[in-house]
Amino acid sequence: MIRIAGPNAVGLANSILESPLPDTAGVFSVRTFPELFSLPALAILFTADHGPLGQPVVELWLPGNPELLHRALNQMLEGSPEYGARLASPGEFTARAWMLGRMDLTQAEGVGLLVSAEHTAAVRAAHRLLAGGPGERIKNVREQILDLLAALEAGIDFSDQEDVRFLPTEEVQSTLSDILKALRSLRDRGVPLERFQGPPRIMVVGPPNAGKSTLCNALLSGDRFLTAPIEGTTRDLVATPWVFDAPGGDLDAVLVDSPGIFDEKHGVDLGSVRLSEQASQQHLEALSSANVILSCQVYGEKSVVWTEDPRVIRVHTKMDEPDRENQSDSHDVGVSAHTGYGVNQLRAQILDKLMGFEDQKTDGVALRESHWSTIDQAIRSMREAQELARQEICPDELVCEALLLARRALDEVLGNRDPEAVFDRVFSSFCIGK
Ligand SMILES: Nc1nc2c(ncn2[C@@H]2O[C@H](COP(=O)(O)OP(=O)(O)OP(=O)(O)O)[C@@H](O)[C@H]2O)c(=O)[nH]1
Ligand SMILES: [Mg+2]
Repeated sequence: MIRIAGPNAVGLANSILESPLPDTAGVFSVRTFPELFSLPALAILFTADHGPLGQPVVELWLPGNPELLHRALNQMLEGSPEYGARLASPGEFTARAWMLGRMDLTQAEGVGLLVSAEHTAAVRAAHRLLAGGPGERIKNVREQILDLLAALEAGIDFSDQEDVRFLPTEEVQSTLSDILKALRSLRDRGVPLERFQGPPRIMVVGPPNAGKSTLCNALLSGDRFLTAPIEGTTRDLVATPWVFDAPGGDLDAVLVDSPGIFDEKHGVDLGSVRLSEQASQQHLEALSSANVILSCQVYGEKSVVWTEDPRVIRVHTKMDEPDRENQSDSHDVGVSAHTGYGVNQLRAQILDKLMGFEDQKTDGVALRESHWSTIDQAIRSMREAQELARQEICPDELVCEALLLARRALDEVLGNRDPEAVFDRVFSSFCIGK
């Protein structure tokens, strides 16, 4: 399919068609390359007021032959210089729709996620974004903040003339708590968008020497990962493809082995290994985007603080002698990479978690991790505004200042600030034609 957009889109399409397209929007059966083969094709025409770009858009659906597509493109780009056509840049169509306000940034992210989706969970997450709910909610909160700001600022401007407050304190308080409630409920359903990008990832974490790499080899029934009795054998994240025999057919996943380090959030032991700042940043990002986490600890040792993260499977490693009595807790799996004990059971649990992720029908909202941190900032600023507004003697200027910070944070998530950064971050990863 070749998508043509711009004031001359119809003329340009006509340049390779047997007879010109009509002036109305619609789907038309056409013939292409009259001088050569008169091949049948479909043309979908969006007039300026129908399409998402505020300009005519023509989609030409040609037979799927690369040679033909090149010929059509060349003819339009070079054969008709009067139209001044050029190739679109990656994500340009979506970016234009966003700049025209026909789509918010979260919907644009939905387009990107849908295009690159590799599994059903990603498609669902993309659909939720495309439907526009999350962006609408953020916009509504932003509006509420603006209204409150306007009311408070009016009170400040006229405070020296009349001894009146424009908004009763109770109303300020209740609006502030409504806004906070809306932001918190959005945050509670938040998942990092990164978790839906690419194939599902299973990450193995744990203290140095816990037997992580040996376990990875056992899980893959291979010898992919380097293992040794010395601590710190694995120095970087090592990812390798892992295909599961899942109920709906093969499920392509990735197994990620990691160096043993201390990580408070996911409960990994204080190891002797310290990573460089860059490496630990990568480690944290990998953890945040992992779909299943195998948190390993040598059986009988108490070095790990387990967390309640639903992605985590707790694995007791080096259980060379089966200990069935202590295995009553279904959250834990005991394995021995050496004898093979428990490895099949662990594989089954991983598949269960992966399928659970695939089947997720929750109303979770996927936004980039960085956007969630920005929403966290907005929540902090709103809490501060609430605290300040509670104090009798606090001037409204300070409350406004906190509200402004919250508004700025939401503007960042909506892409209202720094459009260049948005281009770099969001649209550069799209493919041409989207
Ligand atoms: N007895 C026994 N030893 C094991 C088992 N799994 C691993 N080991 C041994 O434990 C040592 C460490 O194994 P690794 O797999 O390299 O451990 P790791 O957690 O990857 O270590 P780092 O990469 O240094 O963080 C090696 O000597 C392994 O042979 C097991 O199931 N039973
Ligand atoms: Mg290792």
